[in-house]
Amino acid sequence: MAIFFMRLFFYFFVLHFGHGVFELEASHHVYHTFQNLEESAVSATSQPYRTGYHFQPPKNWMNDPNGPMIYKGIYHLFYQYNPKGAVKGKGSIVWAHSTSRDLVNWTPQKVAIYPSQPSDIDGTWSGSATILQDGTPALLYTGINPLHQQVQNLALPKNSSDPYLLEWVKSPKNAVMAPAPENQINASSFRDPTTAWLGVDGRWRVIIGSKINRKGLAYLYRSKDFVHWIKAKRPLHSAKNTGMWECVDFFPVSVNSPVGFDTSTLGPTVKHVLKASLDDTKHDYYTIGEYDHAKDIYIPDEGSLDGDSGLRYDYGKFYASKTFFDSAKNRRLLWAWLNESSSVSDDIKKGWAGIQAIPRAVWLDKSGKQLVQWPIEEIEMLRTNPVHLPSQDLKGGSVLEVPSVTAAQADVEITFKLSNFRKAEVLDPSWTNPQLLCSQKGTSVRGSLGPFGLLVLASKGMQEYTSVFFRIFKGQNKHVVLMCSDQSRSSLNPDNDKTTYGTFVDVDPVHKQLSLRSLIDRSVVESFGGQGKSCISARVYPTLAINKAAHLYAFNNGSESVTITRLSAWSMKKAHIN
Ligand code: DQQ
Repeated sequence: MAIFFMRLFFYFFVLHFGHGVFELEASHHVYHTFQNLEESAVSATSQPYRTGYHFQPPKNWMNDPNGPMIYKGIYHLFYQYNPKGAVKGKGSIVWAHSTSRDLVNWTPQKVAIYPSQPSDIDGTWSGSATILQDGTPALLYTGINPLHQQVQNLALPKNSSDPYLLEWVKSPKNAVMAPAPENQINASSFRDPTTAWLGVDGRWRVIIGSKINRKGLAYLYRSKDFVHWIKAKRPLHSAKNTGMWECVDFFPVSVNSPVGFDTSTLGPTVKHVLKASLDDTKHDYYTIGEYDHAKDIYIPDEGSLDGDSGLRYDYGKFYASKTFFDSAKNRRLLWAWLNESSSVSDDIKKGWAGIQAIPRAVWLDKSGKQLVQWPIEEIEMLRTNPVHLPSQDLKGGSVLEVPSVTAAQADVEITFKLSNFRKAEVLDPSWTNPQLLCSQKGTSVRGSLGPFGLLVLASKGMQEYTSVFFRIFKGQNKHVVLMCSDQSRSSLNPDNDKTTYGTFVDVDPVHKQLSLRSLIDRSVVESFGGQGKSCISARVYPTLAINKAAHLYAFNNGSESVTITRLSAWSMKKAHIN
């Protein structure tokens, strides 16, 4: 096994660098052409940026994950899909549908929900699935009516004994929730119903994102039969100056274990998480807090901040996410849309846009102050040709190639140990914005303890690379770990968004080793720092570092040595997706 040190690393960087009655749906004549999505699939081999194991349709535009659930042992993912092309076409957006037994390999099904009624004729937007008391799954989704108002609709399976849930029937009572003069809801900001939860009073609750001027909020509705919904006087929660809340999500987490809970679970070992996708900044932020079910309000814990300064699932490109409770494995799983960073004209050329992140298990950290996320264990079934490098020191200014992996499609885990903190750079108290700090102190800016980490999707001559790394600073009374994903050199194509992303990681590097895992898949790099405490996803489009010409390296561009205590990498097989 060849281990390749390049002491000229620095040189490279410097130089290159209860359901009522339901009507039968009209036949699917309008959208039947989308029923055999795979027939018109674009050839993946001629497309270096099509992913090998991330969920995406064969062609066209995809955005939000919708209504994820497990039903009779089958996982379902619906998603916002434009059957007409690779750009977002709001009026034509439908709920496409795929099913899976393992969350890794997916079979396309026919479009589940598409515009067909006055209450959704101008678009079938995002929503969620709820498993009702009798086991029937119900979908609540936003429809756009001919007045361009956002209203909420209900659909139920035509045949609930079908585990594949191929046919959906819309409620004749649609819209089941709508803006009206008496409720003063802003008709262009009222969308994306959550999975509902059942209160101790036997009534269902659901929240819907909205805004009043600059205040973001989650309207609460209650229902006895899932058909007739009454708006509560108070929203579940609101926050000043956060703008429109899209795709809100609200769910319980356990205070003492990583197990997931059904959405209706209450009790002394339960905290709640409220997530909102901020339309203004395209960030998914969340708070952790208490759900007062008697008052039907949610109060974030002290220190759990609302808005963009709060916690995010992911500090890169990751939006419109949604969780569901996987009752087969007692875990809560998180899906999210990873948009492109390429130009619209490049998207049209490649014929598709949008992928889903690898589903992540999500649970409350022991501190109770943040969530932890980890890629579903099932994804490891795609690992092949393991490469394990022995523990070794990585001197300042050196790189180490990870040999024998298909670096364009890989899973890599690396752990660092640091022993000498004396020379750690002092953290200036004004450096409160980690993303800014990462862009000012990128890969090529030498520090003392860092940058060290991984160079992924790198070309042999380092003309292109995406770099995921840590830097350690001396804070006022503890050491501070910064995690960055630097895309500035990811592609020679000038048309891509190459924003550098960053976040702080709540790990004490003096007492704990620092781990990083990256899932690399052709045009996506999903990175998990501190065993899932901080996540950053990036979309990148190398022109040289593609297919077999992609390389993977560990690097240290600090002046101090770091020890790699573990480096394991796997080539990833292609999943069967759609
Ligand atoms: N996308 C949907 C909306 C949602 C937005 C429309 C979030 O329902 O608010 O495709 O990406």
